[in-house]
Amino acid sequence: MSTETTRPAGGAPANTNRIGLTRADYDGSKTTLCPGCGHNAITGGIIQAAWEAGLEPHRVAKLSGIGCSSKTPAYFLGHSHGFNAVHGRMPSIATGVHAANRELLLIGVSGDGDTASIGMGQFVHLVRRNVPVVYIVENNGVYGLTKGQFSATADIGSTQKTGKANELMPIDLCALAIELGCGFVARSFSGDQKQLRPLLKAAFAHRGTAVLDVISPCVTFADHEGSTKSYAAVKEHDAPLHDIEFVPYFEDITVDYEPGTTREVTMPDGSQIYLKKLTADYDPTSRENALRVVHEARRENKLITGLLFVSPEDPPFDAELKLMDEPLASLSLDRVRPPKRVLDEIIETLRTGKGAASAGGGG
Ligand SMILES: Cc1ncc(C[n+]2csc(CCOP(=O)(O)OP(=O)(O)O)c2C)c(N)n1
Ligand code: SF4
Repeated sequence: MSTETTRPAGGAPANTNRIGLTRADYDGSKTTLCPGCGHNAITGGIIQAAWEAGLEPHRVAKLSGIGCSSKTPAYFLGHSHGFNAVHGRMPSIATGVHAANRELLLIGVSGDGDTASIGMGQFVHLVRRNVPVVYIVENNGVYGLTKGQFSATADIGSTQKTGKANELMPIDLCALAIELGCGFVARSFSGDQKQLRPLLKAAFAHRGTAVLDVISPCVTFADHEGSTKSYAAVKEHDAPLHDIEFVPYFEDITVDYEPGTTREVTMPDGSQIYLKKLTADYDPTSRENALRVVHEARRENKLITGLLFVSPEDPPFDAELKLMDEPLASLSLDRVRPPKRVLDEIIETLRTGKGAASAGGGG
């Protein structure tokens, strides 16, 4: 791709983004994870993508459950809000945060254990309700924090360090999310920042649940021969669907691709995703096609990565709930709580079966 920017010279210094922040302004505290853990690379990708996207740190809330992966929100966006929930319960917290304050961009980080086992019910209903959360699963096929037991995403035949093989069917979180009606589903690899970063930025621009399943090798418990989520196995089986570029709405950039070589997707804020064909053309707007490709990949022992499915216009949770524009969190108590008069009328209606309760609000 060649890009031409028509932005006038001058303005913000080269090492700052559109809101005048440096990349370091998006850092968090120092990681305590094992050196080489895939989760650290994803943290780096989130920091870089958030900086490039010019996210306002005070308008971001980071949410997670329990696990090595769920510790990572401490390591990025140190000036943002954050809540470390209990195991598998991040989706409930995210739903509450969103209902209380729709002005926050929610970044949820979970593990394959946190999501695909204890948190499965929560995950399913978050996706089904289309709660706007960038939901990142740092998927290593094991419970890293509790010493490497198989998770529900471990492939059949994949082995633990001890040699024990997994005999259970894996749960494919992307296939599940697509089936549940999720409007943004992507799969990537922690070692492929070139692919991961534009996917993250596109997910930030999505107005509904965006599921990113990122294969993230656990160097301590799942990086041996026999693990299908080791660095070597992922590199060998990775089959990217396309090269992906993301051009945010605020970049005045002309993209110059050969005609017919890309598929473009416009996000609700006007940003553009460009998907450049690799081998075969891929239509990311067809749910059926996406499911077929994921199933075929499993049969052929390939790890398909890229933007699997996107449907930017699906109504998000707040539209469906008809929430008012003003965040509930900033409403005064008298506007949130019905006055005594209204409660009395409701009770009277219930008691006598007569009379209509008046609309709430006011004193
Ligand atoms: C209710 C409850 N059950 C079990 C645990 C123990 N536990 C902590 S983290 C974890 C799994 C973590 O695996 P995953 O989400 O894949 O994250 P990783 O550590 O691999 O990044 C488990 C079972 C817990 N903390 N709380
Ligand atoms: S145990 Fe595994 S998942 Fe946890 S920090 Fe170490 S390498 Fe990462």
